[in-house]
Amino acid sequence: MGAALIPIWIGLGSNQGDSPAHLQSALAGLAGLAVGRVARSPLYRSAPVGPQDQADFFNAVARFDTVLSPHALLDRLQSLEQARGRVRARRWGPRTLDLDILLYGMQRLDDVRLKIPHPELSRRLFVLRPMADLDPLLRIPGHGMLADLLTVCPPLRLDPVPWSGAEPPPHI
Ligand code: A4P
Ligand code: MG
Repeated sequence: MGAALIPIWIGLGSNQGDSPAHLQSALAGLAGLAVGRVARSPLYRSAPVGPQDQADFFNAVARFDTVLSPHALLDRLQSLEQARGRVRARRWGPRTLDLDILLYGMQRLDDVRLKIPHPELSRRLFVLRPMADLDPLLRIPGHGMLADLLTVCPPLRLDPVPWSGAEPPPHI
């Protein structure tokens, strides 16, 4: 019997450098962690949440199946962030690439390294909107239906933008 396949949701964000290129590269990296294909949401441009003295963000989400444990997955995501030149300066500050584990199947986790579902998920339109684009009927463990979260989420400037003329990475 093979290892169990866990459906994963990852939040992608960038507001430094060529953000769409960082996100495209991250999607190609995620394909290396996936069993089967990686589904990507539409791309959005969003007003920064947190410190306002920084550029707009580009945000998207990706969904795929993996056999990696939550902590092994986090290690691999942090390597992908490093590969795009991520420097950790201040919390919620500018970044070339941020990869957050939004959901790990229906599991809930809370330890020093990992909190799943991502603790800010229910308050972030730049996460909920693209998740709903991929699966409007999704249920979030501990929070209820995604569609209901969307109706009470604080408003945020969020505009769809093309994934540019860039070719989608392989496997997408
Ligand atoms: N960590 C705990 N749970 C998780 C999880 N579910 N996924 C820990 C990923 N990491 C998780 O993260 C700090 C530590 O969180 C990690 O080492 C891991 O052990 P970090 O990426 O180094 O730091 P950070 O991203 O600055 O902090 P944080 O709290 O993760 O920030 P967020 O929540 O990622 O928010 N506005 C817009 N419009 N769009 C954005 O994408 N992003 C942020 C960053 C702020 N404002 C934004 C956006
Ligand atoms: Mg983060």
